[in-house]
Amino acid sequence: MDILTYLKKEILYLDGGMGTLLQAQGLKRGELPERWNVTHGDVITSIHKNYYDAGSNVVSTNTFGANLLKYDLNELEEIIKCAVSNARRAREESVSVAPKWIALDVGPTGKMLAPYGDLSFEKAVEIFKKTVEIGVKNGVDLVLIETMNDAYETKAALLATKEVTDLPVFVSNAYSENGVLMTGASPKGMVALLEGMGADAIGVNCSFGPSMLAPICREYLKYASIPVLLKPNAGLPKVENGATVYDVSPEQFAEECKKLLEEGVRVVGGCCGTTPSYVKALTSSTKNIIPGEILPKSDTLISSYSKCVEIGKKPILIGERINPTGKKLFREALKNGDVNYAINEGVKQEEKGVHVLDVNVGVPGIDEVSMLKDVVESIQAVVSLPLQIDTSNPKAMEEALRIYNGKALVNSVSGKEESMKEVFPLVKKYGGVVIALTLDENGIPAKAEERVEIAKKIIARADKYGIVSKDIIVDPLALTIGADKEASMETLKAVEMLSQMGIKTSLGVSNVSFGLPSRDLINATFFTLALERGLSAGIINPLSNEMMKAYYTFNALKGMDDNFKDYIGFAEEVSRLDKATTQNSVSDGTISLREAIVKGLRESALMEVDKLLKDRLPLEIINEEIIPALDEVGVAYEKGKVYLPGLLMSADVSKSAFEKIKATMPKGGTSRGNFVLATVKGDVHDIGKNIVKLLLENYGFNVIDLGKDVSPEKIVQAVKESNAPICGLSALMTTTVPSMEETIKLLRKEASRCKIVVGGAVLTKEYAEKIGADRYCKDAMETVRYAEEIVR
Ligand code: THG
Repeated sequence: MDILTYLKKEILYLDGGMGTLLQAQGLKRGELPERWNVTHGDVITSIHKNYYDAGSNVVSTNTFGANLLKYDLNELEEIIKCAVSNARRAREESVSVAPKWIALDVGPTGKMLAPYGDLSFEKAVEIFKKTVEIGVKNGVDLVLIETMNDAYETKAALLATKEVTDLPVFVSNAYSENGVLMTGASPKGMVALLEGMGADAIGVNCSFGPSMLAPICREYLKYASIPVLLKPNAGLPKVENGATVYDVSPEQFAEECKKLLEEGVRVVGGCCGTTPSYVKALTSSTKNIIPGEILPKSDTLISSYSKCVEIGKKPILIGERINPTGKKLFREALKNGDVNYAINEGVKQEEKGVHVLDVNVGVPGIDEVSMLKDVVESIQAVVSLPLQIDTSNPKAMEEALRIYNGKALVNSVSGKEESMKEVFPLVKKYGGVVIALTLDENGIPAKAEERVEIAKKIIARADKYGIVSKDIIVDPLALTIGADKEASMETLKAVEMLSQMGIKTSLGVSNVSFGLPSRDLINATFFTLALERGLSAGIINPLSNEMMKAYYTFNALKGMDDNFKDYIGFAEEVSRLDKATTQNSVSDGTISLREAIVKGLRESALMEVDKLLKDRLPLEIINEEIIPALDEVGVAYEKGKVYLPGLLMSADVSKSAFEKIKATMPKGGTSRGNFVLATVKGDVHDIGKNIVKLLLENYGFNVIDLGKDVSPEKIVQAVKESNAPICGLSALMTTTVPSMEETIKLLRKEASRCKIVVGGAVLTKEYAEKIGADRYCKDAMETVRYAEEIVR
């Protein structure tokens, strides 16, 4: 039977862990588990068979790390071919009568994507494509993308899969303890992104045990209109007598999963530490659950890498300023290929509190396709807001939507046949909420009723492309009253009619006032009138106090501002600015080095360094500007206000600033101390270690990076030679923790003065203590703090 048809009525059982079982069968640390498909086919087959026999409907091939970064093409082909054939043999040999399918398992690449890491988005897409292509060729039934902890990489994997095959694809993310992905996306944001791109089931795996995953899982259930997947670990890992054990028993695991199945989860299995007995317990304790229907949800969601914005509840603000209309300087910048103007406008508008940034770079005579892509890439590296891709060029729209890190607002489609034909397939493929302009081949109708008719036509047509009506915002077009005094009232009437029909609306508010003096006075009142008629989103200039006043006072008066929090924040800002003006101390528009680093603005930071170097000492700049800036970001990160990408961006900018300053100094005078860093023997993962390195360097430490898979002897030697007061050890896998312990023992013996800090996904504070480390640090920031403590 077709798996998606089956899923409509039934609960689908996945398998459990693979890693622990392979270790039990003799997989050595450091050995690549995917190779066992070829060398130990019988072992893999029997694990799959045990899962099928325990009641799994789907087993996942042993291909988690099977990609071109780890294997060459020949070996990759052989590994995946054997992996699928092992699963197929297990299916044939299993005694279970349940329907059985084989999923191609696709895990993360282990690298950070650009701009935070060095793997480009398109390169990641290519890598995933190859794996999926080979899997599909060998006859898998579906693709399971799992354990992804970054939204951008998840998008790359899903896009790659969709471009290779029409087979069903399930996507599962791994969350950190703070309930978001490593790079900041919330469950709600991931639902928006993945459902928008057409995943067939979405959910969460790994991370922790089922009870700790429950709140995340419930967010999925709340927002997803497609089946939700749950694949937890058997609790948290502990090491007892050198072996990794998990703290949730099969019965407890089944009980905790059962609750979530009763609440609507439809695809269930286990991750690290789970075995066939967990699946057995799960299938037997839940076989009597009769799954309910999966209901469509009506939330209109857009997202960035770390923010999810809901449209249609409280009105939202879309910043209009990244748009060359009437802006000579921006046009010049675009002609020169300079993206900094746009970045600065983005940052300014974000500070003013808009929820979304419109991005339009349409200037005659430039290559809009490459420019829009560049600008979107640069802005999303610095600004955390969702973007509205604003272009009438379909090619430019496609390129921008492709590399956009989230579910975008798309501006726009119209009722013209050609526009719908070009735009809808893009929205369908990349996901997005699309703004529908109420105009067609005959132009913009004068009457509100006629505009509503066009809106209905667009919504009906979108449906034919598989785009649901909640993902369409109708823009009934604000026109210039200077040209037609009736213009504003017809538009407002259309907003009212659409709102009453439950259709979400937007307006380019500033259009209304072209040609009149003091435009924001008119704009603000027009905006208020539209808001009162139910406007969902205003494309506005947030640098205008009049506009922001209209917005905040409206929300306050309509009871949409709890405790008047937003209004009071705005009022305070206004009085602060008033004071600044009367004291005649308005800034010259430039920002301080500290601010530039906090915001991740390289260009501005380097300009400020030049200025500062004229009358301040290099060390002074480092200590009084750069370090405090990094501390500010560091604190924000620790409080969960900034996510890893923001932290890395600031670190990177400060590194550029640091280097520029260093070039003016005598050699060797700036380091705060040596720090030896390594991933321990048997472990080939260096993503976490590399982040730690980057951050330490930017805090002025001299990092001696020994790389990955480093022997205890080599680490000790480096510590002795450099006389480093501190050494950091990373181990991502449970299998390599013993080698960490071994390294610590040797360090204690040979270099007893060196402090040892450890980190890695499977480590805990308790465990770090147990193996004799001086300190466990949960992330890079904490490691920097510890290093500062040591060298103080
Ligand atoms: N609907 C939708 N999208 C839109 C519009 C709309 N996008 C474009 C536009 N209309 C909304 N954006 C703007 C941006 C700038 C101005 C007006 C609307 C504007 N600019 C000043 C000028 O041209 O003189 C310059 C401002 C400055 O220098 O800061 O007025 O209706 N979906």
